[in-house]
Amino acid sequence: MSESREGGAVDGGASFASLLEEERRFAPPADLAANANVTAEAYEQATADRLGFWAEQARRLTWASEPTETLDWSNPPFAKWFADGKLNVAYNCVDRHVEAGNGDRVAIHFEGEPGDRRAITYAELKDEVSRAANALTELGVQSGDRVAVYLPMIPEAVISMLACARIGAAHSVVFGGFSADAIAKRIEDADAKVVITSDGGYRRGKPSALKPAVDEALTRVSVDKVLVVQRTGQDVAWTEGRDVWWHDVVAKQSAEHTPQAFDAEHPLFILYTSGTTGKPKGILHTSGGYLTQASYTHHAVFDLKPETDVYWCTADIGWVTGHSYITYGPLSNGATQVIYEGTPDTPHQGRFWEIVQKYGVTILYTAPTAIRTFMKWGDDIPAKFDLSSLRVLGSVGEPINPEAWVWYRKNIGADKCPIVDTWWQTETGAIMISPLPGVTETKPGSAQRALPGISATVVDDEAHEVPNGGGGYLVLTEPWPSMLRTIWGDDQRFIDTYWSRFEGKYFAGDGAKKDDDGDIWLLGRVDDVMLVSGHNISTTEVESALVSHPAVAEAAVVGAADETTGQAIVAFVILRGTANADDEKLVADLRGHVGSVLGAIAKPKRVLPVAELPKTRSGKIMRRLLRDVAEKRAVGDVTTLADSSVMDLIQTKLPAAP
Ligand code: 6R9
Repeated sequence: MSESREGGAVDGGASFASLLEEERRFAPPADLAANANVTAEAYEQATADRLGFWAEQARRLTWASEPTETLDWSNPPFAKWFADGKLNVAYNCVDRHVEAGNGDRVAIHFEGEPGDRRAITYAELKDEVSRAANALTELGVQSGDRVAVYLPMIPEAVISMLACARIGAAHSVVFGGFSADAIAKRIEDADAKVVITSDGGYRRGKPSALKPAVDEALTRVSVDKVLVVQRTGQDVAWTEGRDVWWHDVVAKQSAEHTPQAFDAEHPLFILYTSGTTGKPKGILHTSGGYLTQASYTHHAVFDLKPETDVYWCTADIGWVTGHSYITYGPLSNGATQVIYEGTPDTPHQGRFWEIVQKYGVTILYTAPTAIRTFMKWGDDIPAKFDLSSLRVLGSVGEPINPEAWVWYRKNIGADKCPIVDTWWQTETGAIMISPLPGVTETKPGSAQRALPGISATVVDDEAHEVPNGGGGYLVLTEPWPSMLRTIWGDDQRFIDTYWSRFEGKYFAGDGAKKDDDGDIWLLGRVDDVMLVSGHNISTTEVESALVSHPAVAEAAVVGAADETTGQAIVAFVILRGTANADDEKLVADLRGHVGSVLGAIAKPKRVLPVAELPKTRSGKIMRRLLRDVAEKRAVGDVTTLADSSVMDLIQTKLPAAP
């Protein structure tokens, strides 16, 4: 979630210069292509009949009442998909797999940070979700209500989401670790009736408390009940009459619960994204269309074979990636997946690879920020583990630098696994632009092509589609099943934010270019684009040029006000293991390197080695804060930072300006 990224209005400006050239190409492995879930034919089929294509994908789901309508776009931008259909989302994610004879299949291999393990089969998951649904009903939650979820990465997070879905209550998951203030705002905006939380969770080798933040939030807003999972056993404050333990209330319930069918457009969840100003936007997703696209994209993009694959998405459940590619996509497809509670460096920097080896993970979905961190830690760490089970690798959250992409393929994917670089947003609900692992010849750093049934392009300031080789703004030109339906309680803001910049098109807020083949390259948020001597320069391209230098592990660039050039490029870099941050020659080399890769115009004016970069909980770099530093302003709102001490670290390490 954005709590995960910044977003907002754009002022326009000239189209992007396309600076980066990337010539490397990787064909899909022959055996994967021969057995792929989805082939090139899907593009043709969807182009010939887009709505027919989605109607067919909706049949992946089990409907209590089959839809006869596909899309109602009579009142744009308010879409209705499969509106006369009825279904229960939790039934689709759990019960139907048990009914099909797969109750003994493991749904979740849970690995706690301290090393505790728990395998939950689909039959067990059905019982757990049913008990939790009965418990929520007993606590007074009804269809149409909202429930806030503030949990660590433990199975109860998924169980809680499914229990809400099962009774028709919308969940609003708040990142574990967000402040009391953030929780209070979200409870208030959605008018949540119940909060599900835990005493704490394990992070970096110790218990980290969660309930105190909920308690503090509830001094400002009120809910009827707080349902508390015991995870760490740490002491908690208790409000009698309001707080109840999960092990008291849920455990005693019957494992029988009859799922009721809800309209396809019944609200499924609200997930908040921050935006640069004002109050967070509650992105509303509904049931039938959302689940159709989450399910189809998970099947198509990851080539999931539920009988044999072991899938692992490393996202947090508080990010949309956790919603669509831990809970709804994989479980609707009957996948066996790994859920890991903790951080990648606890108790050692090989923890992820140890998990891949231990569970025989075949499909891994993670973020560029993690990949760059692994690069920084060194090739020797993954090399110690057996990663030969892997067959598909995914990336999400930010543009992936070509060098990080190539590192991922080589060091994690044995130089054979296809990488799917998946572009999408909280608002899009599911993957929109991505290679298909059995079809696409991949290009490091490009998400490449809209999925079958999705219409995306790049336009200039005047909303004209740019030719191949051109750059501008990414737009979505046709409605899609998992699109956000509105901003909770604020239809006008929904229209203004996404549908007003370009008439009749969805404005994603990302810069993009098309290469000579028409493939799409994402260039970062348009608010971050730099304007240097009249040229729009993408942060992504300059960062990728820096990361292609052997001394650099990670880079963040911003445009800082400059008297002569309008804006000047300031680069913050994290160096790889042995490089020395005080080496003036290295700094000069890095400037020269960017100049030679991208041209003189893109040469940073200043390069500042730092130990850390400010990131959101989903790993996105918060360039806005770096801009404050570069322009020597007081640093702005840091409430969505994963680690708020990072900004102090950057400022104290900062050399005096020249
Ligand atoms: C899923 C998610 C959405 C924003 C999006 C864009 C960036 C995500 C990307 C990517 C380039 C990719 N983004 N995936 N940029 N390539 N593969 O991240 O949702 O947290 O709402 O953020 O993330 O800027 O607009 P969300």
